[in-house]
Amino acid sequence: MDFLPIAWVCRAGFYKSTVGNMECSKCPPHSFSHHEGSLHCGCERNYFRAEGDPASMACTRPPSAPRNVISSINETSVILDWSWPEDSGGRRDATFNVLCKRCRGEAANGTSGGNLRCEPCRSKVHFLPRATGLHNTTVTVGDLLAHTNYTFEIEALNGVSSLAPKMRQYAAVTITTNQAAPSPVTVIRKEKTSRNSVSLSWQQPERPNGIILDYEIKYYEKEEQETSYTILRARGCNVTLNGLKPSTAYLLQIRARTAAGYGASSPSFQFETSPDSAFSISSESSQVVLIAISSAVAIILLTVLLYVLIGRFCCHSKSKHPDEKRLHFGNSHMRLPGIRTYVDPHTYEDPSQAVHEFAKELDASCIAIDKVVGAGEFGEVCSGRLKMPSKKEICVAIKTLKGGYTDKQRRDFLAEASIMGQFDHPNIIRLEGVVTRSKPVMIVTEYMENGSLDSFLRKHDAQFTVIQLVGMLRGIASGMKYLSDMGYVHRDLAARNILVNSNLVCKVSDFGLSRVLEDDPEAAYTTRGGKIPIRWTAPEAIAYRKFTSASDAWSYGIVLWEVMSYGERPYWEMSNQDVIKAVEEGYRLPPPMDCPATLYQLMLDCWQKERNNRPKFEEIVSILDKLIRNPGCLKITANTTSRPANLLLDRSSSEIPALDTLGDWMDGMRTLPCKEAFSGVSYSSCDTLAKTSTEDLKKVGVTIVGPQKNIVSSLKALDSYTKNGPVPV
Ligand code: L87
Repeated sequence: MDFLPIAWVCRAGFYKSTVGNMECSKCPPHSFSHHEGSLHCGCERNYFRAEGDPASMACTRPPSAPRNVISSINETSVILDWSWPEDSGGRRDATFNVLCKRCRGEAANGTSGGNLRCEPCRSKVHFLPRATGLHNTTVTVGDLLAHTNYTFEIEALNGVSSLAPKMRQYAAVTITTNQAAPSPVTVIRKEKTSRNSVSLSWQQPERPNGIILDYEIKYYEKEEQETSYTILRARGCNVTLNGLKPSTAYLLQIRARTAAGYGASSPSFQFETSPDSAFSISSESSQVVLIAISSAVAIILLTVLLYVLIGRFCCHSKSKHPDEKRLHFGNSHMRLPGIRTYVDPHTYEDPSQAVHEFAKELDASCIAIDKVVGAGEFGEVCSGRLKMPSKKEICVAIKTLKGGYTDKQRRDFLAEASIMGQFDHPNIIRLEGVVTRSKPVMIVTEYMENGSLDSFLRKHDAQFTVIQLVGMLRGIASGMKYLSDMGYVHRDLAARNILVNSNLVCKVSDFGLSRVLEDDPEAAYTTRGGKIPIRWTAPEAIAYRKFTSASDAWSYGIVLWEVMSYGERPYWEMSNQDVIKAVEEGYRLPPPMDCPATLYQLMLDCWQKERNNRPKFEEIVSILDKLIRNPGCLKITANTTSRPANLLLDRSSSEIPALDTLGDWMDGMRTLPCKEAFSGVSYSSCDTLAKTSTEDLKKVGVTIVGPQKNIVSSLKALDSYTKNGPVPV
């Protein structure tokens, strides 16, 4: 027995905390007593006794490090999870502290810090439930910065850790946060209010998580409860809302956008517009105002009623005219069997139904507007980006309908989308969708990097090869063939309505029904009241509105001329009246400088007075294809020394044979080898023709290249023509 009954003194390895006739106790684990009569046992090296630990308790040590740390990142927050330390140090009071460090250097998600330079995290970083004294093995860390490396050190502590600072052990995990949207705007201020407008400013979100590209401001009348709202975008932190109703409460929300997308919306901010002064004056005068307003409303209603009645009557009488009735449908007998026919959206009783049949409704939040690239009659044209869920972001063009529009304007605006949505062809601009459920109403199309063909060519005067130009023309003709097969008559085919992408692919654009009347600055009123782009329009369409695919072919000839002259204005500064008169009398535009004879012939063919003699788009495509495959046919230019430069050509003049078909003209020019190009025979002899001497060609009335782009002399010639009548050429 270890018991010493006589001395009452404990031997080594035993202790007795109080002096007296008591038993000695064995030193608890990890403690010892070297001397006899110890009142307590000391702890072994690296073992400790915390304050409050009873003498009978074993000495303990700090725990080992936590194990198996797992991080799961969600944008700018992370959940950390770990296992209990393998060695608790002999205690049961373990807690955990999480230390956050922001690190720069190599980013590697893992359990070691790697080659990183770190600093303590900002105080804004948020821990749930807290950062220190955690009793459980998990914590959520929020409000981190996006795209940032962090290292978390998770330390296990117990009651003796403070006694052994050098023995502390921790596990580390390094993470990189993801791209995150900005935090919400929280501070909005009203700067100025009037009856119809309000100016607001706000503070940048606390955590932008990137560079703020813009803010989206959504507002609506409080009464309407978000059934109809307006969306604006602002680059800075302020905006003025116009066109508001007086004395009306509005609710507004703002959200910021970065490359990561939109952040959450701000809480609703309420403001009221000032009262309408007309109603805040004395009741007597307000009565007068009321009477005045009601009479004005009555007059307007009456006018609208009259207008509708007259409109009905006109339409009714119009529809009796078979030509007029088919205006937009082209020659039905020309349409190819098996090809879907275009449906006029106006045949729908409810045109908004048509738009949703043919166009996809886009959520405005998927669209980011970058800049204004043009202006239309209805509003601006912008470039931007469209990001559909689980689709790649694409560049888009956006037509907007500016505020204050009538129901009819909205219908006409969206009719274009209903029409475009029916087409699917590489040379027709592709509709991505429409925004009709929020304001502004938008039409979204693919983006064409080089903009309109006319300005594009002007910018790159003489910079393309003829083959490149013919390639563009081929695309336009192919798009037009598709439209005519669909039974759609464009009516406003012009280089300004062709768009060019980064690969020089040309696409026909600008659809719609009232567009010819309203959207084209070139359109002029005819004597019959129609609004028509005179210089591009076939005589029968000007004279009696006979718009068909054949009149589109005339316009195509004008586009051909525009392209070959790098965006020159057809008939230069001649007045519309003079153009109509000259064309009616048989005059035609002269060949543009350096224009291949074959292409000029194609123009003249498109400008045949008899519309049935004009080439069909299918034929135009096939002619251009042959020219591309046999570039020798493009080497002879149409300029002749025997004619004054740039004067309108009188095609009835005896010096040029009366040309009714392309073949006749070729015969007239005695350029037989290329004639074959147009009759479908292979014509390898074109290159031979190209090698024919200049002298030989002069004999047949053809010169190769002659600088003669002299608008002044042509204007003089035209001037003298309009004063003195046709000049023999
Ligand atoms: O550079 C441009 N790229 N511009 C100037 C555009 C584009 C384009 O993709 N202008 C338009 N683009 N519009 C409107 C005028 C067309 C002659 C369109 C695309 C367009 C839209 C947005 C809707 C319906 C029809 C055309």
